[in-house]
Amino acid sequence: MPHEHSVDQLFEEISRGSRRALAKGLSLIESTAPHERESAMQLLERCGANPHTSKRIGLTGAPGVGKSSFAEQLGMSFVERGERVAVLAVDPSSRKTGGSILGDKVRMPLLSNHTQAFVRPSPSRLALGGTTPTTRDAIVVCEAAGYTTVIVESVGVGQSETDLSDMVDAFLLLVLPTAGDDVQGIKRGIMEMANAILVSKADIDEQATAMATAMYVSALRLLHPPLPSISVPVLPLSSRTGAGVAGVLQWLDTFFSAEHAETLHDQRRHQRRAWFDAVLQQELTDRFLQHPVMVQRLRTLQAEVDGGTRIPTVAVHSLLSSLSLSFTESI
Ligand SMILES: Nc1nc2c(ncn2[C@@H]2O[C@H](COP(=O)(O)OP(=O)(O)OP(=O)(O)O)[C@@H](O)[C@H]2O)c(=O)[nH]1
Ligand SMILES: [Mg+2]
Repeated sequence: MPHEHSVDQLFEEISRGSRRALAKGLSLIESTAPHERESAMQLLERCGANPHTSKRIGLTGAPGVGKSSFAEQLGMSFVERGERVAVLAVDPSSRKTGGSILGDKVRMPLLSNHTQAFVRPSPSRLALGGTTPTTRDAIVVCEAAGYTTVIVESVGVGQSETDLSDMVDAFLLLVLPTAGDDVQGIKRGIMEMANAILVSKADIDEQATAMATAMYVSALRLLHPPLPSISVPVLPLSSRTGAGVAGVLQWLDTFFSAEHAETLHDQRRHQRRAWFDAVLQQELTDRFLQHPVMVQRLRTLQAEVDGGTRIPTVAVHSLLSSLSLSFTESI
């Protein structure tokens, strides 16, 4: 177990901008090994002590829609004007194999090799959907390492859009330029969360792109924008030719301008509270259910519930009413 001294040292190296130390720090906070949790907490405490100003950008969309290709383009635009960019990528192909180390680096060849950028492929411990329980912590560690822009890519399935939209300032939805009924294929809920819709792969078919753009514009008219003071644009984009990337960059500059600082500040405050609530619930449930006494009792009760000799309501009630909470000793 790394003791305090080595956590201090690791934090020191992360703050100085060492990408190796950052990768090590991220592995530490992603670790589920009980003996590493304490060090992870110490590291996070140091990283979170001085909140850094940064831009947090989330990219979501169906598998293969062009998220990583756009992250590469956007990331390069930022580093070329002197910013430092971290990309936390989720490679869906790695979920099946339990974690490919190179997948996303291969998809972002320029960015992964740039000295002012850091590309982190997905850790293997994934929550169903795409972000991990530790993605929020990872963003904070990247910021402590001096990255002024953090891009998080997550495939758009299940709960992941909600999770991702709740941890970034700007949440961008990538869609394909397919006309027709496809707008219905994109869940209304995701569109409602997006701060911008990007019609990806616009180079493939100009006409279809124009039609899809118009269709999304009209679909958005029926929805409230996620941030009341900031309207939601639909922007065509080709990461292959680079067309439209400047337009997205320009929109992002306005989004992150002083004009919207207060709105984004408020959004972050709400996000911190939601983050606290989520971790608290998760940890309480985990610790409770994993306690050896509970494991034993649960087994008995589950057998009774399975066998139909006790109804679940009574089983849970009897479990909890035999519990006396003591705050002086660990539960
Ligand atoms: N024609 C064209 N192809 C593109 C464009 N952007 C990405 N692609 C291609 O689409 C495929 C998927 O691109 P990715 O950037 O990996 O897409 P992704 O959304 O990150 O994919 P997953 O992470 O697997 O969900 C690749 O073969 C890209 O080369 C584009 O603007 N135009
Ligand atoms: Mg990708």
